[in-house]
Amino acid sequence: MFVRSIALILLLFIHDAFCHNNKNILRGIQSSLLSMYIPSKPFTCLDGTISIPFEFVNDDYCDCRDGSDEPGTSACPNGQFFCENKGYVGITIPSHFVGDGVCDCCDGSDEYENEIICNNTCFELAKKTNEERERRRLLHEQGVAKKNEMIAKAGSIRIERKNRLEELEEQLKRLETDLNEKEELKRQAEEPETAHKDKHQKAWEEERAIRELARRDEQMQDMFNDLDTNQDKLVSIKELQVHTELDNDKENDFTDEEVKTILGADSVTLDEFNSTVFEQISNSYQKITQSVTNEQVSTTESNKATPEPSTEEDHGISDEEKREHSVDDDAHDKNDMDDNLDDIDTKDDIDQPTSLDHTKHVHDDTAPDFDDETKKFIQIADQARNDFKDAEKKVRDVKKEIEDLQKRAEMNLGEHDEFSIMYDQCYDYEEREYTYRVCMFKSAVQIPKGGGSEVTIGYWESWGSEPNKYSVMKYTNGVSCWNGPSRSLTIHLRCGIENRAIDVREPTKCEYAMIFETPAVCDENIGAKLSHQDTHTEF
Ligand SMILES: *[C@@H]1O[C@H](CO)[C@@H](O)[C@H](O)[C@H]1NC(C)=O
Ligand SMILES: *[C@@H]1O[C@H](CO)[C@@H](O)[C@H](O)[C@H]1NC(C)=O
Ligand SMILES: [Ca+2]
Ligand SMILES: [Ca+2]
Ligand SMILES: [Ca+2]
Ligand SMILES: [Ca+2]
Repeated sequence: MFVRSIALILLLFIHDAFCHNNKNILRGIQSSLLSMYIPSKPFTCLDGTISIPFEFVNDDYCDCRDGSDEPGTSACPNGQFFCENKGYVGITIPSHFVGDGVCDCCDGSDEYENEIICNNTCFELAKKTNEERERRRLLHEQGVAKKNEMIAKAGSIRIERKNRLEELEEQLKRLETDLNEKEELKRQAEEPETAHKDKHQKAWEEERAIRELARRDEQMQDMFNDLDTNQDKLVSIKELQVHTELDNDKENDFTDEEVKTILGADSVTLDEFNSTVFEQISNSYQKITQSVTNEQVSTTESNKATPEPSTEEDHGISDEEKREHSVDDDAHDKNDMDDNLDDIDTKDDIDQPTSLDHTKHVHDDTAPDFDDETKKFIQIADQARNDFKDAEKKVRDVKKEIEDLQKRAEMNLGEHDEFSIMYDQCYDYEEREYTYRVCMFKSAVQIPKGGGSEVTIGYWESWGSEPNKYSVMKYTNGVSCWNGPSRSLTIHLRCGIENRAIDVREPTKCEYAMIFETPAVCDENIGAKLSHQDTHTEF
């Protein structure tokens, strides 16, 4: 009995000493590999290459190519040191961190033979981790309660939508019938309107053609009389020759030959002038007015602020006048409203030499008002058109609402429709320079705070990819960056009690990233997940 007791004590002592010894030698070995390090046997490097006496393990000299004989020293450049980190989580570090003066393991085991005494922080770390876990568990628990409310609301939204859709379909049927009626009424009202307007227009065109002819005749006769200076009812070569403006070939004088080419004979009668000469010269012809005085010239000149040389006064002014009148003509054709005003303004000009005196008649070319009967039909047709337009708008509005509701119904708003209430909602994130506004499932914009136009940084594209599909939202195809791709936004969703954006960054140019908190991504199974999780995984 006594002997046995002694033996037991001795055994315990030896065991203790042996273990202590082992603890040094077996430093830095991962628990799963401990069975490979047996002090009574030679050690075989873990890559199987060579066997060495066990004393070579952790002797601060690298023997194995894979570094497996020196897990507890920094002798092998590729060695792995395992810290047990009791109370927390064991980790493997590169063995050159061993004894480098920096505490890498929370249990301080990497600095075992250094002057630095590493405090054991494993307990503290574990405590913090547990607190963090607890905080997260609580957050998710509260979030899930909110999320369930959101899911319940999604249910009532669905029912409301279904009812509204039925209502709208009914309404649409009625409105479309009404629209068809209104269209028929419009057609009926427009028939007599068109007929009356056409009649009126045709009458006006006829009258205008007659007036046009009379005007031409008047001009033609005026011109003939002007040219026929000796009033023998003939225009001769000499009479036309003074109009050098008609000379197409300015190289030489206005020769007899050239004049004759225009007249087609030595002289022409009014009829001949009418049929062969007038059209040729009417555009270039300038009436010669004897009464032009220097005073009148200078007035005209100063009005125009484009002084001509004093020689060739007549010529210069006439050109000027002609140009001005043709410009005036254009203006009048375009804008009849100004006619009266212009008549007053240009009164002086009437006395000035002009190529074609008829310019003042052009002002009468406004189509006359419709007669009262036509006006009545137009009024009726206008009313019918307005009624039709109103009916059209009503149909369009209802169709749009139906379309919107259907679009929303087809939208993937989460596994349990938990994102449903966020549809149509916009959320802002205020930054120093910009406000970022994301309108869920639609688009996101960047609004400069100092004024200036907002920039779309993306349109709703899709959810993220499995397995955490609903934790990411993608908005793409925003306004293109200068010389770059189009802008895009990725929203990373995180469990939170409220729906809110909490950060926006631009990690790569034109690719924005937002962190958004929402109960919709809170996890009902978080408790179970957290206890199975590696403490080092952050999320
Ligand atoms: C260990 O903790 C003490 C006080 O608790 C502190 O003064 C000391 O600097 C710490 N040592 C290291 C290596 O962090
Ligand atoms: C001039 O010719 C047109 C046809 O081109 C004719 O209608 C008009 O009556 C003529 N005028 C005179 C005064 O002969
Ligand atoms: Ca060694
Ligand atoms: Ca270290
Ligand atoms: Ca004559
Ligand atoms: Ca000539």
